[in-house]
Amino acid sequence: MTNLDSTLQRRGLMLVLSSPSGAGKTTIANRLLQRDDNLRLSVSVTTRPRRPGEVDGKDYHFIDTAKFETMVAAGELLEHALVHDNYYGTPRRQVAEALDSAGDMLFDIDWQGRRQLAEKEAADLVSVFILPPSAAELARRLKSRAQDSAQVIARRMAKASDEMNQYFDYDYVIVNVDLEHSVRRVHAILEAERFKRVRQVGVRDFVQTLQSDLKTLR
Ligand SMILES: Nc1nc2c(ncn2[C@@H]2O[C@H](COP(=O)(O)OP(=O)(O)OP(=O)(O)O)[C@@H](O)[C@H]2O)c(=O)[nH]1
Ligand SMILES: [Mg+2]
Repeated sequence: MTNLDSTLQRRGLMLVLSSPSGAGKTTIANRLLQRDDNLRLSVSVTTRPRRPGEVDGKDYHFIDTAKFETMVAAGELLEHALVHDNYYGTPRRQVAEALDSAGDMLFDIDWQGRRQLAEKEAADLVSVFILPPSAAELARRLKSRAQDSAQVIARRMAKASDEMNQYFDYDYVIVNVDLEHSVRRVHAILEAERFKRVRQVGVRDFVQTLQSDLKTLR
């Protein structure tokens, strides 16, 4: 929907969405991808089993631990982490390709992933932390995920409280009271960040062209 036929050449950015488990980050991420043509999801690799409804290659690349370890050893992952007993990682290649072609990348990754990206790619990084509106709502969302076992849900609730501390390292914080509002807010952040002067690498040439064209008109 967004028209990004900008006159200025621009470098792509990396938009990281993180949250405690169950705050609604993945839903926001998917809505955002529908809304914005120039935003692509960084599809992670994971050793977690595929859930019903998930598509291999679209939601995640589902791989086994041996393959994951091979990718880590070969340096194919930009970042990787152990989250809730499973391994997750961001393949390096798709990210580099997108940024060079002015495409923006969306990362649904945890705080450990953001930290590693910040160490390597700070200038391209924009990070948003999503919080649930209340403890009761967070508990309700985690329980309504019938796909997970009761044991898994209990563990995630215990962890959510710890994970909330990580908000401090993020650029933006959004309390997800209303899904549509939250999507709009993240999108507003994305749009504004695209116009940062440092990202618009073509601005210098553009101004010079304007100036020389003006001379011919004088
Ligand atoms: N560091 C890192 N974290 C990832 C990556 N991919 C996914 N994650 C995170 O791993 C956590 C678990 O994700 P999933 O297994 O899809 O489970 P989920 O039900 O979506 O869990 P929550 O989003 O935490 O509620 C989430 O916090 C994801 O953001 C990755 O490549 N790297
Ligand atoms: Mg999720």
